[in-house]
Amino acid sequence: MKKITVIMPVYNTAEFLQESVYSVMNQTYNHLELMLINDGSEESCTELIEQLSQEDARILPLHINENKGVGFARNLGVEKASHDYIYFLDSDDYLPPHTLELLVNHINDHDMISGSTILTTTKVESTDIKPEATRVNQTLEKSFDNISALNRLIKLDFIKSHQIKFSEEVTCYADLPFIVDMMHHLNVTETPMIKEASYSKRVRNDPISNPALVQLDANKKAVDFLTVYLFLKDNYKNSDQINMFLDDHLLSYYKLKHHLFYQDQATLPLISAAVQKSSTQPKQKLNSFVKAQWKSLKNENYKKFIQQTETEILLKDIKTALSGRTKLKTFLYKKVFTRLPLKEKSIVFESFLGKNYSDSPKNIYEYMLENNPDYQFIWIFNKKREIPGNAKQVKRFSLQYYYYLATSKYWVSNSRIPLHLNKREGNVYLQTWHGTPLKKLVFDMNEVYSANPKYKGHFFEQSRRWDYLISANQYSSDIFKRAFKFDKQMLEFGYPRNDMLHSNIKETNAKKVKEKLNIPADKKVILYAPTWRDDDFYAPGKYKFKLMLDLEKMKNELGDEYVILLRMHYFIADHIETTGVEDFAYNLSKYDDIAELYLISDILITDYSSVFFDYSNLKRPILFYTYDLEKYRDTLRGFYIDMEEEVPGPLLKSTEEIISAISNIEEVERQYEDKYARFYNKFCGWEKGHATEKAVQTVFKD
Ligand code: C2G
Repeated sequence: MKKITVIMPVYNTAEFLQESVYSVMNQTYNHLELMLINDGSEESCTELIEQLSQEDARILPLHINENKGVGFARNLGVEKASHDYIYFLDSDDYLPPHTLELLVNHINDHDMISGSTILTTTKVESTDIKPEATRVNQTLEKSFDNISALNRLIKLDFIKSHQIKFSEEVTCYADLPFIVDMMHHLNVTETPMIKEASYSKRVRNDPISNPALVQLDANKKAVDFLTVYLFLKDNYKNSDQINMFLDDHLLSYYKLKHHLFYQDQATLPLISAAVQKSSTQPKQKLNSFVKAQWKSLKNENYKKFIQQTETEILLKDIKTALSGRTKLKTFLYKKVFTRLPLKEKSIVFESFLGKNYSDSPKNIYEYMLENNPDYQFIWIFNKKREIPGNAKQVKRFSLQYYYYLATSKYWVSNSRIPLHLNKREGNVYLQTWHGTPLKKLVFDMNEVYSANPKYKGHFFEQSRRWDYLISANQYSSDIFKRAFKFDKQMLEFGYPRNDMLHSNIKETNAKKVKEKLNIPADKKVILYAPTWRDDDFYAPGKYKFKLMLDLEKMKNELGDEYVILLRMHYFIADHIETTGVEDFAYNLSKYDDIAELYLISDILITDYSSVFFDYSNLKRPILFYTYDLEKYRDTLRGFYIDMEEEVPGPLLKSTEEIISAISNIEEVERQYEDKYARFYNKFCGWEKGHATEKAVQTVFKD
């Protein structure tokens, strides 16, 4: 029985390693060994390699003291291997259980057989059913269309006898010399391929803290590609087949990436050298721009190349602009509005994506209305609304929206302003954020399989634009620095939105709100404000919510003394039904500012929403209706604090428990007195009612 050596270079992939290793150990073809080549990983990953190696005698660990790159690690693996076949697997990818069996069964006398690659963001799904193999023969060019050494079973003798090697000079494209050598020595016109022998290539979501090779900087990749290309062109002067293969790849690369060489003009001599080395007549069809730029590079006329690229980009932008209204507005933003003079005293405000007039942007606006009336104020809303003062209201994504964002010096927002609206020089962006975090944020979140794999990268770009970030407590500051990688000025005065909870006229204000909402003055108020669930949605930003509280039962038991306000998170699209309990339950999901609802509430019921951090400023009782705690904490998000230990109220699982806690609310308060005090000190210590004033004075200095 022939034996396979699986070669797996490992560099700081602790998060995925176990899954990858187990996928090899669980192969149905088990006559194999797995070489785990530790390419200078940090301690946690090194320890994991050792630990996994203890679990199965077929795992052979090999440590390289410093990071030498994937090419070096794989070459080392080949050098140490002594068995019949070699198979390369990356330490963040994994194999379905039958892959190696399918390949081994069909390799016969061939030197190499390939499988197919699937890109995946999902977890390994094991199956016992062996798929029927469909074998196809591919031309040599087609076999190496994908210039990667992955998912190919190769005879070790073949590699060793021809001394086929990966490049050790470059970080990316180390496979290309290996592939070209393979092609050259295979001496066949076709190679076999098994479609069902699949390889799961993971699409990773953190290109910032720990990028995969494909996520490295595009310019770095371009330099590596051209370096390898030039080296191979020199080595294979006499092979028409390899020359054609290389030139074809150069051209495909160039067609896709030539803007890179324009953006990073230091690379121009390298691309120019490559173009000069390529055959004069590219066999692929080229459009007139690419052809003309190619010629300029061939003549080393960089100035002309730059002009041609600029014209090409402009024409392309115009074409895109004419293809739709939003695209036209974006074009105007970039090419016209951001070139108009910047208005030094103009501020754009937005809260919760234009959905309401609320949160810290509202407090900052109202403070400035009084104290800084010489500014021009603009509010972004989805719908026109009644607000105090003289602010101009603009509809989100209208032409005016683009105009004012482009020409106002200041942006004040509590969430995100679209990434395609670039920040112009001179712009000052105050990010107020919208809550002390309980649920893990961005770079503290593990790979999220259901979320957009681009999320972390995009968030990173977004947050590079923030000049100031408001944090309500030391705990938040520590998290924001890490989870947002925020390194500019943190404003540490408390939340502007919570100032009103410390106002000495809060009782009078509460009375006014209660009257406005027609809530009987003699009734006490319960506020139910839960958060959203990541896995339960109709579409992005449109989440489902099933009310788990039995309102009828609550009304029967508590209705004489209380009313309940139902306040859904702004992501929730579902309507909450109150028919039959209208005089007890008020649906205030659309009410602008939740802080006003805090003011009139005697008790808060929430779950994993940051609302409890804010509400605790009032030192009033909080109940946690956490019917899905385990799922929310363990599979959806992960929390920063241990809810069972730290939160200032009981975790309850049913309407009955809620009713009982409310009926005995004084007893609950007594029980949680100490915990509440500790909680208050940790999370509300900075809140003194002056956060707005201090933030304004710091940001709007002039
Ligand atoms: N909110 C609200 N009504 C709710 C829930 C939340 O008005 N039923 C508002 C509150 O101002 C709250 C904010 O939206 O502080 C954020 O809501 P969370 O439930 O905490 O959830 P999320 O939007 O995911 O933000 O650091 C904070 C986190 O990022 C949480």
